[in-house]
Amino acid sequence: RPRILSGIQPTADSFHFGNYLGALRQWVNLQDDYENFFFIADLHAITVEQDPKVLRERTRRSAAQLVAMGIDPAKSAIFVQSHVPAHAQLGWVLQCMTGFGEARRMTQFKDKSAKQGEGAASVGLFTYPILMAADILLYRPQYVPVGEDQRQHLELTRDLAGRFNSRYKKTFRLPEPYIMKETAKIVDLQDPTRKMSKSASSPAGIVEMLDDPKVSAKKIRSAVTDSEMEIRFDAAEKPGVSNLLTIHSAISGTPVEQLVESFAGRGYGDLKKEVADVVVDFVTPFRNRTLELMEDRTHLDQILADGAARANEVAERTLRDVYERVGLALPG
Ligand code: AQP
Repeated sequence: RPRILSGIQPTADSFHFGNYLGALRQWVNLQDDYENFFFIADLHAITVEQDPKVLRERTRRSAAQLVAMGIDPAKSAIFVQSHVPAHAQLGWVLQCMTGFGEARRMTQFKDKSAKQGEGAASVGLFTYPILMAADILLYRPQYVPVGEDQRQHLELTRDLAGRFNSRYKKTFRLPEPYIMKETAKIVDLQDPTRKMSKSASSPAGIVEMLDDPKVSAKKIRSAVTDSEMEIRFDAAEKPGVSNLLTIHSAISGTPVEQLVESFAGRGYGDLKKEVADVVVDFVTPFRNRTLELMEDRTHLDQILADGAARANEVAERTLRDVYERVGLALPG
C-alpha cells in the first residue's frame, strides 16, 4: 500500500483548529487507504528554546490528542521523532547536499527569525526544512498531508530527493503535498489576514482544541468580521466571515454554499453562535477522550513504543541505502 507521512510539533499544550483542519483531519481520513506514519516532532521543537519538563509533557499530550481525534494505532504508526535516530542521521547527509542560498530562501525561517533577530535564531531553526526533508524521505511516502504553510518545505524536499537520486542512484520517492484547498489556511480570529498560529496568534485569535469549550465559544463569538452585513464566502474581501464558514463546514460536513443559503437574511451574531455550537459539540468529547488517555501512562507509552518499532524498521532500511550510496564505510 502507498504510504503517507506527516508530523506535528509538541510546542503547545493543545493543538489548535489550524493544525486540526489544515492537517490532522486529513491524517484521520486517509488512514484506511494508506500505510501511515505520524510523528511528534520533538527534534523540531527544540529549534527554539523549550522547558525540558514541559516539552516532555507536551509530547505525551500530543500523542494523546492524536489518538483521541481518531488516529488508530492499529492502522497507523504513531511515534516520537527522537525515538527514530535515522531522522537526525539522514538530516545530516541532506544538509551536506543543500546549498546555503537554497536554505536561505525558506520564508518560514525569515518570518520566525525576524521575531528574535536573525543573529539570535538557532542554526537548527535555519536547517529545520532539511530535517523535515529527512523526516519525509526516510519513509518514501506518496503523500504528505499538511497545511499551505508547508508547501515550500515540500518543494525543497522534492528538490533534495531528485538531487540525491540523480547524483547517486534512485533512492527516494518524490513525495507530493496533500493539501485540502478549503482548509489549507485557517486564519486568526482576531487578525484574519494572518494564519492561526501557536507562536504568532494572540490568545483570543486561536481556538485550542483542549481549551475549556466555553472559552472557545466566547472567542468565536468575539471573532473579527467586517463592517458589512451580508454572510457570503469571499476569502479575499471577507476573510473573517469566510473563516467562520470554513470552520463550520469542515466540522459539520455542510457545504459552504448550503450554509450561506441557510444564513440568508441573518446577521453575523447568528453565524458566530452557530459556529460556536458546532465547535463546542466537537471539542467536548475530544477533550474528554484526551484527558482519559493522559491518565493511562502505560497504554500511551505502549502505543509510542510500537510506533517507533515500525518506524525504525523502515527508516533504518532507507538510511542503510543512503549511507552505502554516499560512500560511508559500512560497519563490517
Ligand atoms: N492556520 C493553519 N491553517 C492550516 N494548517 C495549519 N497548520 C498550522 N497552522 C495552520 C498545519 O498544522 C500542521 C502542524 O503544524 P506544526 O506544529 O508542525 O507547525 P507550525 O506550522 O509551526 O504550527 P503553527 O501553529 O503555525 O506554529 P508556529 O506558530 O510555531 O509556526 C502543519 O501541517 C501545518 O501546515
